Amino acid sequence: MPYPPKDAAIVLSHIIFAFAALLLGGVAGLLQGLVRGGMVELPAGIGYYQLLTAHGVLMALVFTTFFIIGFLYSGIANTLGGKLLPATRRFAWFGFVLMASGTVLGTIMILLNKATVLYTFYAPMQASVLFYIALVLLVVGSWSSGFGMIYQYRYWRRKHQGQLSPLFAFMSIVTMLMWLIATIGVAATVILQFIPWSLGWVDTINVMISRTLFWYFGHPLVYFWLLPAYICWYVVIPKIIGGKIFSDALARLSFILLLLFSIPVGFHHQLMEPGISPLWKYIQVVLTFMVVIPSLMTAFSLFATFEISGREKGAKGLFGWLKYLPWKDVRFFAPFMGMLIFIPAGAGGLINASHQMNGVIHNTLWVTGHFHLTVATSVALTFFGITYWLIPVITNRVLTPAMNRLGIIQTVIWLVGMFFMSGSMHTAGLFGSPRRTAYTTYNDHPDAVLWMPYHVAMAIGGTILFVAVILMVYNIFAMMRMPKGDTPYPIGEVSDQAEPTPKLLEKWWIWIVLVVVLILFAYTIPVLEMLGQSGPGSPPWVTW
Ligand code: HAS
Repeated sequence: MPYPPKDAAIVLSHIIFAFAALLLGGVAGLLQGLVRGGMVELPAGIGYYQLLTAHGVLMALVFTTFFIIGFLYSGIANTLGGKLLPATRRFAWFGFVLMASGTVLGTIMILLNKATVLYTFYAPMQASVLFYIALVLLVVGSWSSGFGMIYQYRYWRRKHQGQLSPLFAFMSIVTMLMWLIATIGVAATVILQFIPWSLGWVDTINVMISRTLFWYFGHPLVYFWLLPAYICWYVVIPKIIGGKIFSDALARLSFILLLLFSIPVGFHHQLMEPGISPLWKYIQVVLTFMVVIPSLMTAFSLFATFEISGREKGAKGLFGWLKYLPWKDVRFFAPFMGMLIFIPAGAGGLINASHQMNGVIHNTLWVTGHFHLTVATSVALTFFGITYWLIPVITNRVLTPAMNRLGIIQTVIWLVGMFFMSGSMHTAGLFGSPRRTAYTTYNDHPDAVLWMPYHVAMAIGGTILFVAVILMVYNIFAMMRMPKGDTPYPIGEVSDQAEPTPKLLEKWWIWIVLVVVLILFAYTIPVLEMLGQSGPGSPPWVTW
């Protein structure tokens, strides 16, 4: 059956916008890698930190958000009635236009060197007010998209009283709910603090409050990237490997736990900052270890899916099932490599979250290495894997063997590039090399000289990754020229042996109340303390 053209336009616009951001962000990444490795010098008029801001904003905020919204809309349409409702489409387009306008405005401000504040836009560095307005447009646009999905979901539930919603839709709603609650933090700091301050209505900004509100949002932001990848791992991958979803209840529970525990943990990004009492840092670190549990449940569930499916096909021995996985299918290979890398990537996260070890790695290249494994490998490779079937589905085409091969080559190039880049980042970080620093040898200090070969390896890795970005963008356009045909949307079925799913998991009000309670518990006293002790605040700084 042809994919509804109006829905295809929505999904495709988001995906193409996402990959345009990936390409631009990739150019910035390539250049900054070469600069940091001491291999090129930038022409006058372009600064290292300007590139770093463009790279972070376009990759971490724009590529991810557009891709995620496009992907979730595709699954919502598919599982909740076969097409988007007219009102949902209006929400989606309105969101798209706002987000796209915000992206264009924000990128222009960065290119004009009026917003070289990096993607975390930490106060007291001050960008042009237009940069903050661009952020508002991006966030409000994403809210509209979230409301659209919730609208369609509620409509479906009204028409299917007493039925459990499809797993994909349930997981999309958790993802967007988490996003809506988390972005309240960033909206609050931008609207109440940064905009009045950058317009000169107030002279100073409370730095601690702004950073705290940022990380209230910043940590769930990383789960906003991860959850759609988990949707693919839980719901799509079983179908692609010819297996079944191990347990619907376990999958839903892990998402609910992620919703509960991903927000009240922002202090683990601020462990080295003054002004937050050790008790509250400790409490949020405990909650951080709680949010690891659903990821361990996910690992267990995936192993179970792989093993059961392999054994049903005749696998013998402890690891015989590995042979039965479709290694030559890019739709499996790319996300699987993402899963595999998530094992060391997640272990790195546990190191970061341990207070004493955080003292060793904080603000070093180790952290940059960590997030290039998590978001730029586990998540990005999964998104690439999704793209290799999603574009054929929505353009009514079939993936050719040649394109499948190109996809596998592109994945391997990405992995090789990331091995060099992230591996060197981790190592140089342990030797103390700081993150977010342009090329310098600190007057040939012996420590800094020791870092240099790793910086060169990072640049080599970054160049290899750029080749993979180019190939990915080429593949997207090449996919649009593949032969016409019917590609079904891959949605897995739940194993017959799975226990029934408790209806409680879909009683949203319980989970929303619990989220609010946890947030209030983790943040009320420390925020009151910050307000109580806050000094005069900081005037703006333009350091570039
Ligand atoms: Fe993180 C910093 C702690 C996960 C992203 N993180 C960052 C930053 C980013 C980021 C962007 O506690 C930098 C922000 C900045 O600019 O300053 N992180 C954690 C912890 C986890 C974690 C505890 N991070 C992520 C994910 C990200 C991400 C996911 C993006 C998508 N992170 C930190 C901390 C910092 C931090 C501190 C601050 C550092 C500092 O000082 O600045 C956990 O969620 C990780 C749990 C994951 C696991 C792995 C489960 C494995 C699975 C795969 C199974 C594989 C299979 C296949 C089945 C426990 C699910 C295998 C098959 C075979 C055949 C073997």
